Amino acid sequence: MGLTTAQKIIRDHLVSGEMVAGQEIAIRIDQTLTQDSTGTMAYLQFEAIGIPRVKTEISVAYIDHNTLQTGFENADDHMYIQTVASKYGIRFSKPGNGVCHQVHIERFGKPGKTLLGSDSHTPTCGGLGMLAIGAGGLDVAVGMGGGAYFLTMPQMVNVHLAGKLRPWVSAKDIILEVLRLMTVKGGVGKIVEYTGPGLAHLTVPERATITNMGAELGATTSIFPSDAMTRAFLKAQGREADFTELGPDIDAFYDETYTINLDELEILVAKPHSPDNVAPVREVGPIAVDQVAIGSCTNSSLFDMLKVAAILKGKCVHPNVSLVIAPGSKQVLAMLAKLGALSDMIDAGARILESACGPCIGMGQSPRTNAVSLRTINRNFYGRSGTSSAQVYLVSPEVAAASALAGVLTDPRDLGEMPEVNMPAAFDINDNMVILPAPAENTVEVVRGPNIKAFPINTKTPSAISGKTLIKVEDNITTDHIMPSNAKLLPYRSNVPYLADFCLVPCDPEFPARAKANNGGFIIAGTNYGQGSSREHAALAPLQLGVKAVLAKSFARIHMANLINNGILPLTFIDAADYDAIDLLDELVIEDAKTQIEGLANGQNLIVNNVTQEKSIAVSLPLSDRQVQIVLAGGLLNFTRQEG
Ligand code: MIC
Ligand code: SF4
Repeated sequence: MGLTTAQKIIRDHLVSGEMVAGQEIAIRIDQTLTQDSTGTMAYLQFEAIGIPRVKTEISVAYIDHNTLQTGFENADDHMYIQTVASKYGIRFSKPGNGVCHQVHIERFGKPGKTLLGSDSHTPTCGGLGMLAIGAGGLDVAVGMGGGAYFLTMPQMVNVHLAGKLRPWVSAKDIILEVLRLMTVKGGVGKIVEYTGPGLAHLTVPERATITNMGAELGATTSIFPSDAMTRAFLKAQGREADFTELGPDIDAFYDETYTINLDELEILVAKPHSPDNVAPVREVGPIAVDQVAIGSCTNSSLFDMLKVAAILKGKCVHPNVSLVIAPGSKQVLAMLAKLGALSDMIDAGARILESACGPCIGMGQSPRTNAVSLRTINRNFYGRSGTSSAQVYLVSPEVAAASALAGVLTDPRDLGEMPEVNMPAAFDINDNMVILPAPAENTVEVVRGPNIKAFPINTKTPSAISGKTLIKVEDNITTDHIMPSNAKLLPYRSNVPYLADFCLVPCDPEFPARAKANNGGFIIAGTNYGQGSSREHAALAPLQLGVKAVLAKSFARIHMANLINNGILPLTFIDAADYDAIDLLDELVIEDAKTQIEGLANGQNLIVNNVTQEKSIAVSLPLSDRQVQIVLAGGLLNFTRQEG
């Protein structure tokens, strides 16, 4: 049987395991990326592992999330990352150079290679035919040190694109349609591959919009083949030598197939508060809009920005709308300026932001109370904009620009003919905001400001794990609930003790105090617990508060790995009805913890005794032998050190 594109890359990088869906495999990592909000932790962990130099082909440390700098904290972290990067052989992308995924695809991504990034949207580079996976900082630290990346071999999903997009319908509508079809948990344990005649018309930046937002499916990653479009993009970036052709075999097997006829695709919007709450713009109707934010790693390429500028040219933003635009990278911003498109945006009344994550992660531009905000970003989770009463809708750049002019949610077809956008034949290359590392033998001093605090490290599994139920939450709890991120909290990503006081506060403001008063305990959750970000802080803050296990109906992939990596047990109810049989402050015990955890590797269930209700609850956790050792050691860091 033939192989899919992803299977070919996995085969070429396989270090251990068999390519059988559901089994643990390990792959070699060619490239890594970090960004600053997860990066400080990843580099502190890299230092703790104690390897003198990164062993990857390319590792890049980006600064793009924490660029508000309202106090010394962000700048302290930037300096720490810059010096640690220089010392250990990592390129450093300065603040202002752009959003990590946009810059990485422009300047570093390579078809056929593997990329591990401490950010859930790392699959963006799947648009180039890379196997690009998001992971927790500790996994990335191990990858930088030359260690393999362990994952469950995913199933393969084929999204067959037939036909050609009609005018005004765009790549964002394709991924919104995939989210409508598959939902935010439909991709867990799967890789989504795009095939079909529709690919011939999709450029790399358009493909990158789709693979980027594939993260919202919960998928391990998403990928396009590397073809003539890929070559054209790399050539325009002065990197044609990086091109290799790659695609699925004709008889490749996919576990699931969806077909989308691009000729019939509608212009779509994801309504609050979930990226899969999708409906046609025409159906939602002309709701009044307060804010429009264009940018983020999903939709901030030069192509997207030129389309927006062409729609705005010669017109004026509606008086009730604040339009903010963040071009994705320095390259995009500089070229917009050179081509005159930037002044078209400014003339129309747009507020231009620096090339960074900005509004996407609530770093500024929080909308007013009860506002309707249209955003070209990938997540509209509750409260993420920084204004909990805001209603955030996810749209394409075309819908965003048309609505900013009209003041109401607008189907851009109402504007008449789509303006023509001509892409320049070549991008302007100027990498002067990427600082190369010092040579191998160096005396670089790593600078640690007062914002950088020691992070919690778990201890070996005790003979019995016991504690109280500290909180009980519902389905689809995101990492934005578990460890909120906003302009006030992001500066403390290197200070876990401080952050712990905000853990799960959007669900229950009393949780941190209750956890402390009871010396830690258990979290009880519904399905898809931990969807969203790769932030390890969603495991580290509970660890700081003494959380020992999470009992849930199901977990999101990266969060589950982060819990295991920190020695916290992510246990799944065998019978979902057992969720109902646990109350707040019930006393739970896992007897004979070591033996029971070892049994998990043989497919045995684990028993949690609910002492208060006098009931035994069976839970599962499919662990490999290696993962058993990680959990027993109290996490991957202890395990890695122990292995030497
Ligand atoms: C996000 O989009 O939620 C983030 C902020 O980029 C996160 C990383 C983080 O929490 O620092 C992600 O997607 O992994
Ligand atoms: Fe940054 Fe938003 Fe992309 Fe996360 S999703 S990397 S916050 S732009």
